[in-house]
Amino acid sequence: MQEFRHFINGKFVGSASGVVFDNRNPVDGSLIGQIHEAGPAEVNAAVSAAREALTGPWAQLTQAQRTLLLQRVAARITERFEDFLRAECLDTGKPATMAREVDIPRGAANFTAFAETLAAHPTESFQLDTPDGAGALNYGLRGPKGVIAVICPWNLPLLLMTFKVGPALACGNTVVVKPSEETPATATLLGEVMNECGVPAGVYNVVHGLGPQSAGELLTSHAGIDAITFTGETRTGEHIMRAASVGLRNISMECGGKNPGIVFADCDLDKAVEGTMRSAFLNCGQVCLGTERVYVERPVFDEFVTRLKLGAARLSPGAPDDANANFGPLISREHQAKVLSYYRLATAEGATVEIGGGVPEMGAPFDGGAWIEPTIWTGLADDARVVTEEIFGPCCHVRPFDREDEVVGLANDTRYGLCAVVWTQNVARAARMAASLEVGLVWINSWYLRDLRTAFGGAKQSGIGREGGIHGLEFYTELKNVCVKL
Ligand code: NAD
Ligand code: 6OD
Repeated sequence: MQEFRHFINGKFVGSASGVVFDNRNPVDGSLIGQIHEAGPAEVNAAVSAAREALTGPWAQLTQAQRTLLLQRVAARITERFEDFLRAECLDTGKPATMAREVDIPRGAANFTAFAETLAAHPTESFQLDTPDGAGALNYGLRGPKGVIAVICPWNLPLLLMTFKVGPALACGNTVVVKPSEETPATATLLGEVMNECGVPAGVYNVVHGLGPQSAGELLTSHAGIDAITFTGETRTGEHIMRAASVGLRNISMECGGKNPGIVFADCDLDKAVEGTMRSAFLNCGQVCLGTERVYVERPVFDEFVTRLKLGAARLSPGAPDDANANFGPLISREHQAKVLSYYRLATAEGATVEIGGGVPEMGAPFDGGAWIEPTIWTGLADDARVVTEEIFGPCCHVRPFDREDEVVGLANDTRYGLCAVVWTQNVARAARMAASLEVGLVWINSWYLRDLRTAFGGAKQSGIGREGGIHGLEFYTELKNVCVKL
């Protein structure tokens, strides 16, 4: 049985209180190990270590040296690829093929891409004329913001954590990470990698625990934290924002979504079906960018629903190491209960269940797992809760539309604004749609394809701010304006 300890000041430590909680495998409910729950002592120690590291050897590194060190971290993740893969799959139950193609490579790339992009980014500089003719030089100087709290979700644990830790460290900050209580493993393993690569003690710290009245809240309300970057539910984001208001700490938030997929009759239908399959069902629907509302232009509606159902029927559930499986369980039995409550609600709200709607018969040894059927509904009203609330499961509602302006209205009729996907071969229409949709990311004839140098983030209640590439600079650095009279 594994024991997940905190990583503080370069060392793995247990909780002084001795309080631990269980980490279970979502595939069969078996016990993976026990997670130490951080209390004030561990959170204080982690924040102090991170504060001290801000002025230690880490601060002496040049940007180029920091970049080299982070490239080494990326290389070491790649060398220990199988360790990360095992750890991520055990925690999440996701198919190893997905973790192999997406989670672990991105976990490494997040260190190289941001360090290299940020190192290459120039600071602004202007020459000023002055009455004496000598002039002045006015330029921007960026420095680290300080100690960053990184609060992470469970759906893409390594990928989403390193999406924050990579740029935070590239900018010279130190971090205290609070991984999700469901997925402690890869953040812990990264502590080993940091030591192996010679990252100074205190630069990367991890405290485990729950959110409210536990490690998450202790960390986000800690006065020694300079800024908080968060990925998770919008409601949790509201709590964290309140905590951040004390001391006017900066925040960056990537939150929930109820993302629309829009299929025009002029699209390549094969690609639209295949793309919607991925955007609705990848990672068992537990991707914030997932499509839970699909709008299909009426002439191709029936054909689209038929083909999407065929695709969903072909999904094959199984354990991560099952080479034939392409569909894992949900993260936990608690999340399964939540998703199933929406499945029941859909029926109560008058949905036609096109496929799914329940729990698959997996048989032993998977009976205790958090399995769920991929589910497609039609026939719901636009204000049904299933159509308006984020479910975060492998399900979508498909509805016909007749006009472009109508579908723009439907797509934007939500408090969320993370992303939208548009399937059309008409370039002018694609451009109009991209301009009209109230979201942070628009995919045209694709999904989850993104150069890491571009901006990532949501509009409305899907988030605050943008990260990715140089867009994280505003959050991860303090910009000083310097004017030198020559
Ligand atoms: P969550 O909000 O329940 O938890 C996220 C993290 O916040 C966890 O580490 C949790 O322990 C911590 N937390 C909870 N309450 C806290 C509090 N009061 N103070 C401090 N920390 C607290 O989210 P989740 O269930 O882990 O993840 C699923 C959600 O995340 C979905 O809503 C999904 O859309 C969203 N998400 C968004 C993005 C994005 O990029 N926009 C990416 C992934 C997931
Ligand atoms: O790919 C990324 O950088 C990113 N932030 C993805 C978010 C996925 C949400 O579940």
